[in-house]
Amino acid sequence: MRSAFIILALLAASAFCTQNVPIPYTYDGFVIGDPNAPITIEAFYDLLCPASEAANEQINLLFTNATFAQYLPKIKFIYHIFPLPYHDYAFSFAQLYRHIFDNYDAKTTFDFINWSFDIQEQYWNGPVINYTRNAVFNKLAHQLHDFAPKISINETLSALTNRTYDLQARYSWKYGVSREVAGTPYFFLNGVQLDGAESFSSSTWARTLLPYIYADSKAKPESVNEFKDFFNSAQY
Ligand SMILES: *[C@@H]1O[C@H](CO)[C@@H](O)[C@H](O)[C@H]1NC(C)=O
Ligand SMILES: *[C@@H]1O[C@H](CO)[C@@H](O)[C@H](O)[C@H]1NC(C)=O
Ligand SMILES: *[C@@H]1O[C@H](CO)[C@@H](O)[C@H](O)[C@H]1NC(C)=O
Ligand SMILES: *[C@@H]1O[C@H](CO)[C@@H](O)[C@H](O)[C@H]1NC(C)=O
Ligand SMILES: CC(=O)N[C@H]1CO[C@H](CO)[C@@H](O)[C@@H]1O
Repeated sequence: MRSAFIILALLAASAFCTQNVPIPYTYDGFVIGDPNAPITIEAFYDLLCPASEAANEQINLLFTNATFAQYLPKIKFIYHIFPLPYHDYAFSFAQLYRHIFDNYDAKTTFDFINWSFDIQEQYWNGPVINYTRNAVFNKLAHQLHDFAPKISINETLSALTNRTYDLQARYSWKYGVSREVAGTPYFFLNGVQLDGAESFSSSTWARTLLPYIYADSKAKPESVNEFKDFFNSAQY
């Protein structure tokens, strides 16, 4: 009886110490656009997923559409990397992505995502089935160095086995699970899953977003950015 009580007490204590979905230091993901923009689009992509690649092509078309350009200041777009377990090297790409995200500028991170989509078919399960894991990592390290010479071969090889990036990539994946992402791509508009968006063309994206963009300019109250505008305190 007493030992049962101790075990229960220990379980209760560990429940306080562990957090199934670790809280990241800042909101998960890679943001493009104005961080204060009123409209938020979130994409959950697996870098080795052909449907993610196809959907992102449409997003690229939307963001390079000259007629739509006037609305871009209203939008921020967040990439979340969500590797699927049945794509053998998806997690390795997610881990390498995290290394790039942590150590390089936004343009390099953006280019890495785009490049991964461009070369993904070489790393699908079938094409690399007869390669060892080390051989696949070597191929990836050389290929990335050819694309971005500032990223050395050794650096990629060590990033692919570095515990820090491994954990960060897991935390992003766990975050996706906490949003009930069950495949890729998944899109969220202002925090709510956008049904069907995985197969939107760029013009469907434009048509879908415009009512939200127009509504914002009427509905949103003036924002006040400083805490001191609300709280009187000696520290100000
Ligand atoms: C893998 O090896 C098997 C057995 O040698 C061969 O039949 C198959 O074609 C190879 N697959 C690829 C993608 O190279
Ligand atoms: C890369 O690693 C190899 C083996 O560990 C080492 O011999 C080589 O000097 C390293 N190259 C660079 C540029 O760091
Ligand atoms: C892994 O990456 C972290 C963060 O960049 C770095 O501090 C650490 O030294 C790396 N570990 C190894 C074994 O290279
Ligand atoms: C480009 O943007 C305009 C304006 O929102 C939209 O009407 C049009 O469908 C878009 N075209 C494509 C190909 O995205
Ligand atoms: C796969 C993919 O999205 N590729 C794009 C990478 O960027 C170039 C230039 O911006 C586009 O033309 C590709 O479609």
